[in-house]
Amino acid sequence: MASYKFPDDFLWGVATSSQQIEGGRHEAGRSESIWDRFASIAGNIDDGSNPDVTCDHYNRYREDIRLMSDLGVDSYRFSVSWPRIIPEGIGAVNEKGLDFYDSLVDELLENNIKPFLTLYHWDLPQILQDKGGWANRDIAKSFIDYTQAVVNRLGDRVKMWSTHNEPWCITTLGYEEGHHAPGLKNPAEALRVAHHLMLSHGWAIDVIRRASDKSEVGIVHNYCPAYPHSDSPEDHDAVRWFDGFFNRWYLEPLYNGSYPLDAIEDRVRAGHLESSELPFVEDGDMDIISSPTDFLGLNYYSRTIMKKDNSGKAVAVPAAPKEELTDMGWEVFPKGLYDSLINVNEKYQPKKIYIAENGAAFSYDADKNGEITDSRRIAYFRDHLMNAQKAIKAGVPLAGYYAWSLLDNFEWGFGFEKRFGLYAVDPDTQNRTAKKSASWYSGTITSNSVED
Ligand code: GCO
Repeated sequence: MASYKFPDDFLWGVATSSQQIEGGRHEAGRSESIWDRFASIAGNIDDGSNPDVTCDHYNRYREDIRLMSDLGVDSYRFSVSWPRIIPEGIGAVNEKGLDFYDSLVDELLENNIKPFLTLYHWDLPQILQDKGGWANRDIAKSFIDYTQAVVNRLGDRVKMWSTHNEPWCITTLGYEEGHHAPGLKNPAEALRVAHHLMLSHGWAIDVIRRASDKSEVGIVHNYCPAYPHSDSPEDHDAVRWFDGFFNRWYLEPLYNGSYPLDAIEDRVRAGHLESSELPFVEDGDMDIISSPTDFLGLNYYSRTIMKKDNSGKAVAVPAAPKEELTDMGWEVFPKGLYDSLINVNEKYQPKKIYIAENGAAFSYDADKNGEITDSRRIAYFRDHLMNAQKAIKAGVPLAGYYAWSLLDNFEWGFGFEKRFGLYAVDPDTQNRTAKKSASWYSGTITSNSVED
C-alpha cells in the first residue's frame, strides 16, 4: 500500500456557498436574489424546492463550525450573499447583513479555521438583474461598492479572498443556456457578461488589497480538461474548441491579458460576434483583468470527451458505459485532476493553486444503525487526492484542497436531489449526520496523507 504524503503546510478545507446552505431568505433585511426569483418560477428547480431555508446555516453556523472543527479542517471556503450586504444592489450598506459574517468569521477564528471568502457565488441581488445584471457594465462597478463594504468590515480578519466563483457557469449556464439564474439564452449578451465579471474581478483586487493587508486575492475557475474521442484532426479540433470556450476564454485574459483568437473566431463563425472586434472591451480593460493575483482557485469534478459530429459541430461524447458516473452523470476520472493541474501550471504559471472544490454527488441512505457508508465518495476523494499529490510532486504549486461540500445542500437546478455533503442534512429536522466519508476525510487531514 503506497502512501501519498502532502506538504506540512498544505491547507485542508471544506467549501460551501451562501445561496446553497444559508437559508435566512428574509433575515435581517436580505433582499431577493436572482436564484430566489429563478426558483420561484415553476419548472426551474427539478424537485420543486427553493433556497429559502436550505441547511439553515444562517441560524446554525456555530453548529456547522463545530462539525468543521471535528473534521480538523484548517480552512473554510464560503461565500457572502450580496443581497444581505447591499439589499438595493447599490447604495446603503446593511450593517445587520454584515453582522452575520462578522460573527461567522469570529467563530471560525476561535476554532482556528482560516476563512476563505468568495465575494460572488451566483446570488446577485434581483434588483440589479432588473437593471441588466452582469450584461450591464455598471453592475461591474456596483460589485466594487459591494466589495468595499465587505472588506471594510472583514478585511482585518479575512486574508484569503476570491472575487468570483466560476465565471463560466455564471455566463454560460445563466445567460447562454438558461439552466441557471437569471435563465437567459443570449450568447452575444453572455460574452458581455463574461467580460464584465472579469473586469469586476480586476477592479476588486486593489480594493481588497488596500483594505485587507497581507491578503491573498484570486479567482475560482471550474476547469474541465477535454480529451479527443479519436486521434482524428477533427476530434482534436473539437478539443481545441471546447478548451477555448470553457477554459481559455477566462484564463487567457486573466494571465495573458487577451482573449484567445481561435475562440473569438469560433464565436464569429457561430454568429455570437459580428467580427473579431470585441465591442464590450474598452481601453485599459484587459490590463485591469490581468492584474496580478496571488492564487488560482481551481474547481475540478470531471472531464469531457469531444468529437466533431457529421455536421462538423464539436460535441461532447458520453462516457463509455463501463465508466463510473456520479449522480450528476459526470464520469469519475481522477487523472483529469492531475492533467488539469499540470496544464494550468505549464500554461499560466499561477503563483499558487488551491483546489477550491472537488467532490461527488452520490446518494446513500442510512442503514438500520443510522450509518451512511458512502464508499464511492471515499474512493472519489482518495483517488483525486492521490492525483493532486502526484501533481505536487511534479512541481505544481498546489497549496490546499477544499472538499465540496460540508453539507448536502441546494444543488441549483437540481434542488436537494443531488447530495455532495460529508454530512447529510434532514430537511425536516435540519439534523446533520456524519457520513463515513466525514471520518475518512478527518483521518486524511490528521495523517496529511492518502493511502491507495
Ligand atoms: C459549482 C459550484 C457549486 C456546485 C458544485 C456541484 O462548481 O458548480 O461552485 O456551487 O454546487 O460544484 O455542482
